[in-house]
Amino acid sequence: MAYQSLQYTVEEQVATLTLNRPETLNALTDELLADLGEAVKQAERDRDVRVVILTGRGRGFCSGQDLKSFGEGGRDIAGHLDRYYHPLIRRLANLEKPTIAMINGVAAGAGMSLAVACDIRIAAEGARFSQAFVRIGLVPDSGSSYFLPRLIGYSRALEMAMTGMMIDHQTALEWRLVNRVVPQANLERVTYELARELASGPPLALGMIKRQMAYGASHNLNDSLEREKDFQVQAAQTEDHRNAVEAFFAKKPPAFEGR
Ligand code: T3D
Repeated sequence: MAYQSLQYTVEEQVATLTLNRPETLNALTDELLADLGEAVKQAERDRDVRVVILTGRGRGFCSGQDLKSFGEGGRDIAGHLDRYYHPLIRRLANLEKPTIAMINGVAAGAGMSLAVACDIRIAAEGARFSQAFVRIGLVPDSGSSYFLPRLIGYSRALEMAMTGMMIDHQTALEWRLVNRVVPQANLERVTYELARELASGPPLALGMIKRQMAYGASHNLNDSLEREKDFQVQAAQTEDHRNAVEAFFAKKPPAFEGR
């Protein structure tokens, strides 16, 4: 698949999707959104891909919707969200493979929405975050109103959304918006170490863990216990589980095949 505004690479079962419009801090055009949608689909279909990393080229992670598009009169925003953003965010969130946002720089507006829709966020020192929507008279979209309060709490999410305030990497870590902050020079190493660790894990169980946690975050205890039971029954029937128990007694590391 040839992409115009995105680089797609796969190495050691880790797909890296790099937004590639550095001159605009990777602002999202229709072309880039279409590329990103296709790339997530490709990573989803490719059985060799076990982990997906989303990052940006240059000094920005993603500056959100390309503001040039707002100059074009008569925009169908509902149609645009339905066509590009919503399928993309759903696909990322529902992808049964771990996703990591490798946040190399500023993440603003829908760029921040992309980061929070990923499972894990590793940020470089110097990364910044803004719910920039309000600064141009808009409201959060692309999943920010869903993911952000769950990550940092209602009050902080509301403050970010209402002010568009820019928070730095330290605040992002303190607020648990990101899992880790590392020096820029270590960003790739740390991210790929984690990605390889996840890629060597049991793919079917990892997919279920992702669904299970998402379910648990918005259901009550009884429903969550039932859901855990369903998933545990499925996990216990996998070859990966049987082999891992054998490997444990043989004092060998488990090799997970995704079966
Ligand atoms: O219909 C729909 O799709 C609705 C969906 C809406 C979703 C949204 O995402 S709305 C929010 C859109 N994003 C923004 O409002 C953020 C705009 N950008 C900024 O506020 C700042 O650029 C940043 C805070 C992100 C970074 O600031 P700074 O000082 O580090 O960089 P800069 O100088 O402002 O930007 C560098 C270049 O990127 C600059 O171009 P130039 O002057 O060097 O030619 C700037 O114009 C360009 N750029 C940055 N963000 C965007 C952009 N160009 C187009 N669209 C952008 N979003």
